[in-house]
Amino acid sequence: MTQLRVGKTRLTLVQGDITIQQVDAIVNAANAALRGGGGVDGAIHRAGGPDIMAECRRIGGCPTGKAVRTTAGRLPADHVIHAVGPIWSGGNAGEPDLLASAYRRSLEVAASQGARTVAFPSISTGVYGYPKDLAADTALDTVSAALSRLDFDEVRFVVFGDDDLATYEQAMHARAPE
Ligand code: AR6
Repeated sequence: MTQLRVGKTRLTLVQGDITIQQVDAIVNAANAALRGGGGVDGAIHRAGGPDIMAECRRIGGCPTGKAVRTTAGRLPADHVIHAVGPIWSGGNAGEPDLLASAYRRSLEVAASQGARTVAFPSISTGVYGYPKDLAADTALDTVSAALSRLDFDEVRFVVFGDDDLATYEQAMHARAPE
């Protein structure tokens, strides 16, 4: 299962590098200081060039659960939406709400820029340690719910590892109509 339809929007799943996606906006799994780092954040800044970090410095930071927009520099996308997911610390510190909020705010910011297509990485599931299956459920449910009031042609989930692909395939299958 690599595609689901929610209203008029396609939810799609691809395995690969988010920096090469041909979409209007890509989402970064950033930190609250917007100072770059490893994982998908490092890949986006490396591929997109210094203009993205220059804008992050001007913005100064972004609280957990929120998202901010910068240019996408040299990337094929028009916008990078820097979303800050929670650091997993057992699940009783508001992590599910904060992760849902990071997805929701990213879509709101993307919509405010007129983006029709958005690509997400699996926020918080790398360095931040969020369990992959729980994160996939939250991502799919939050995005699906937001699509009742926000209009996109495609929301693409870009997963890196084989295990992430299997997790998302299962989560999408569970949400497919009979
Ligand atoms: N394209 C798509 N997904 C990727 C890519 C890529 N190029 N590279 C990694 N992933 P992480 P987090 C996957 O650690 O857990 C940074 O240092 C990766 O396999 O990038 O939210 C930031 O600055 C994993 O499934 O983000 C923050 O300090 C997913 O992206 C911190 O890490 C997210 O892993 C954020 O941690």
